[in-house]
Amino acid sequence: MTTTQRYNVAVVGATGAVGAKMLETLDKKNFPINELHLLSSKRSAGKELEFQGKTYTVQETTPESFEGIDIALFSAGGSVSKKFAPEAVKRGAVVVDNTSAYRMDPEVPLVVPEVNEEDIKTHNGIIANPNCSTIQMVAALKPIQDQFGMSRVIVSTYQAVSGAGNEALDELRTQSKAFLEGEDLEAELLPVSGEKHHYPIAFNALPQIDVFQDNGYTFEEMKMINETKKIMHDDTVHVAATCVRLPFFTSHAESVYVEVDKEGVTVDQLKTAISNAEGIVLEDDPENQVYPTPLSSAGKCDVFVGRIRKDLDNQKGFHLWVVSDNLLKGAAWNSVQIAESLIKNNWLQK
Ligand code: NAP
Ligand code: 3JM
Repeated sequence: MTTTQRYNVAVVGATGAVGAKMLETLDKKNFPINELHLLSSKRSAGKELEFQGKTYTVQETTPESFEGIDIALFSAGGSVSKKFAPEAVKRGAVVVDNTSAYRMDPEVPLVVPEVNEEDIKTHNGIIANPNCSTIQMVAALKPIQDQFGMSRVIVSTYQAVSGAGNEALDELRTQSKAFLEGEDLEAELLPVSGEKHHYPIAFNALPQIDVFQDNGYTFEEMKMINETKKIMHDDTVHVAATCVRLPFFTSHAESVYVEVDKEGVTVDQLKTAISNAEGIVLEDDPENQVYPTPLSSAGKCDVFVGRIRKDLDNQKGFHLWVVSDNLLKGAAWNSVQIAESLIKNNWLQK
């Protein structure tokens, strides 16, 4: 982005899978940084990371880390955000939080800039970045909601292992090698660290992301359901989700069924609405086998949509295939976009 003023930025969780993409995105988007502070836990304190040709030493996160910081990008887990985001705000920073800690707090805007950028201006120091699976889905649904209305959404996800962090990526690598060499697979982390049972992810599919809730849905599924209603400002839309982890590294894919309000909507109308939307790329040409895949979308900031077709029984029902890089639009890029919007619109002051 181009602006004359420059800002002191802290990245909390800089050594993580999301943190690495945060640095890559700040660089690629030419974010106006004055000072950059890279923060982690005690474990990685002292580690050196490169940014724009300069070496930075990672520091342990403490309340004092946020003295003089203008913008703090948090992605170090919910408990870290709960502990340190208020400390950052107390010291005058605006926090963009990538965890589920504050997403459903009525005082905290939950934002995908293509959908509800204006909500940012109501912030009291914290803006929440939605769950990765929610972000790409609501970005694709927004033009449909705007032009045709929307009453029901049913989604099944096909989620990459990078969404579970660096250790989960290591587990996939180790298990894949063991499987191909005919050895036994050891599962210690997935589906959820700290759970009673662990299952191999290599050459498998795990229908559990995050912990189960009393209603039989997982927390990841409930994040998609509740966050969609909040971001799209629609408490009445019916949403159901099934979230599944698959053994690839990057990008989440989703099969989304949506029922519109308007009668007589055609596939071509839906395609036009989606292809005109900002941040969305239509890749939909079945005759030539054109559709997005996790590999084709990895490393890109957009949300890709294909396989748009009408339900065969419900005239108001449509099926879509939505794919996006979970660490970029699903995490780092959406956060940096929120930070850019704070600057561009002069919304940094509470
Ligand atoms: P990761 O690869 O495991 O990295 C975790 C990061 O958090 C590391 O930098 C780690 O530092 C830091 N950390 C851990 N405990 C800390 C503490 N007590 N104080 C300060 N820093 C601490 O995980 P990840 O995939 O990057 O995800 C990090 C978080 O981002 C997740 O827990 C989640 O809340 C959020 N996330 C959000 C989305 C989204 O959908 N928007 C997607 C993925 C993740 P060390 O190197 O010192 O361990
Ligand atoms: C993605 O608090 C934690 O242990 C982090 C769990 C987590 C989350 C979360 O709930 O913040 C891991 C991966 C997310 C997310 O974005 O919802």
